[in-house]
Amino acid sequence: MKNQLNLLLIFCVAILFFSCENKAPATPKDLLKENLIPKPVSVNGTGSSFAITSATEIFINGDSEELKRVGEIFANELKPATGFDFPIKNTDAAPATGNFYFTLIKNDKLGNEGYQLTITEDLVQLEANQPAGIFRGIQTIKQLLPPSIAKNTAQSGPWEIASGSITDYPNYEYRGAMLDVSRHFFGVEDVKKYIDYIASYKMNVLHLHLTDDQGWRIEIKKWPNLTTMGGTTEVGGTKGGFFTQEDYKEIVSYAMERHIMIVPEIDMPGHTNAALASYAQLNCDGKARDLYTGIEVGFSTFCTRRELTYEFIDDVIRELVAMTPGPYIHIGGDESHETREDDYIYFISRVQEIVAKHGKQVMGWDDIVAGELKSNAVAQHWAKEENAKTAVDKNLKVVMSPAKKAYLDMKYDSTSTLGLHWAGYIEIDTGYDWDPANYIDGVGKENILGVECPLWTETVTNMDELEYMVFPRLLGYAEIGWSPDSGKKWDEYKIRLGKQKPRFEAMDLNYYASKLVPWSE
Ligand code: TNX
Repeated sequence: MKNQLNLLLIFCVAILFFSCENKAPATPKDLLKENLIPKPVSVNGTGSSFAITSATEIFINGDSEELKRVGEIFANELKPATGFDFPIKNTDAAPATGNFYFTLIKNDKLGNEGYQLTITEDLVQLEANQPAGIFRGIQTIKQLLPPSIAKNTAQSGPWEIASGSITDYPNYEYRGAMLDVSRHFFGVEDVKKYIDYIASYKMNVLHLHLTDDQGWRIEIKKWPNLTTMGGTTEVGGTKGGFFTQEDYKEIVSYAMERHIMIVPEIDMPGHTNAALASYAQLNCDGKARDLYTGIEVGFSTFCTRRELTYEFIDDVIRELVAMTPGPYIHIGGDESHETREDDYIYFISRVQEIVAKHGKQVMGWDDIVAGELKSNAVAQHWAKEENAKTAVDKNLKVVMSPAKKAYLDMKYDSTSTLGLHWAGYIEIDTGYDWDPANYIDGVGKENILGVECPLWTETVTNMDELEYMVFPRLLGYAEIGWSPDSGKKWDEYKIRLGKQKPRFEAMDLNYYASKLVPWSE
């Protein structure tokens, strides 16, 4: 009997020994000390850690293709730095120790994008109602790993994650960034990189400003000169470019896999010189305009009382809608100084009917509130507070992008060489320290769909310059959009931001090292 007991003991010890064989000993860590941006809703630490090893696999519960894709994207992001393969496997039950476990659940509190992350020494379990929530949670896991996870060559690790649990969900439904590809063109690879940047901070909208005076960037098959002619230039006279419809679809599906909606903008009736240069008949005087490479605004307009204009717009919107899974078509509408007011109002109504006919909702810069709008239209506040209030009076939802706070193209301070400053300087604290729901009297949280930070590119010509204007301000807007209202304090945020330095460096980012931030060494 005693021998039998001894044998049993040896057997158990052996099993324990072999089952631990693949696990590197993990150093205890404190989840509460991690510096996450955006800050999660709630965090609990349990004082140990999980370690990724070469044997770690990603287990997916259920056969959702979207969820599988999310797992693959995660695996592909972890591969370069770890050198590990991370096979994706289906399962119905919790896997063995040492693995990731992604599972879809039902939990009303988490909504469409929330997630519940539970990390023990044995398992990293991520639960959400939707694959989108799993994707957002993965961004948290990446930030819990050492900064060197962001490198694209093999690093030594160890790849440890502090144990504990995080419950997290967004404050606003719309958390966007805008990229102006008209003033300077940015190609498919650049846009994908930008999508990766915004995805890392749990944003869910990329608004693409596709047309302006200086360039038309989206192929419209029925009106080919828009791009073959109107797409050739950009600010400063350098060569422009455009997205073929295939390019554009590639961007849309890349974004969709990352649970990011593309909001395409065709800015009109002003900001249309590139179209007016491509087709003479769009001008009231029937004369084609010259291509434009300066940075003035407000000098161009479509011919608003001519039927052909609306036939043209119908073609453009139809082709665009065919490539747009999201609900919004952004019709611009800003700074139409050359359009008479009654013509402007008439134009907005006509275009709105076209957008509705093709099954989409209008989004526009806050200037559009001058028109008669359907109740599902969204006004993007950028300049005039009265316009945001009018939007609320008309019962419309507002996206908050006040230029003084949220414009990524504003200079940081008087020494910035890139950027404009018509709306002021936006240092990191100015960009972070405002509350969209307490910004304009009468425009409260219930009126606000979300927040967006636009990057206009009059002065931004390449990815290096883009990064400099975007980092680190982008993280602040991401936090404003995602994190709970309570607990947003610049003095606390700046410390978390400073801790991002090694991560920015691992990402090889050209960021603005503001003196206001205590960058970690
Ligand atoms: C105003 S914001 C504009 C853009 C410029 C931007 C530069 C808005 C709706 N219109 O056309 O690019 O300022 O900051």
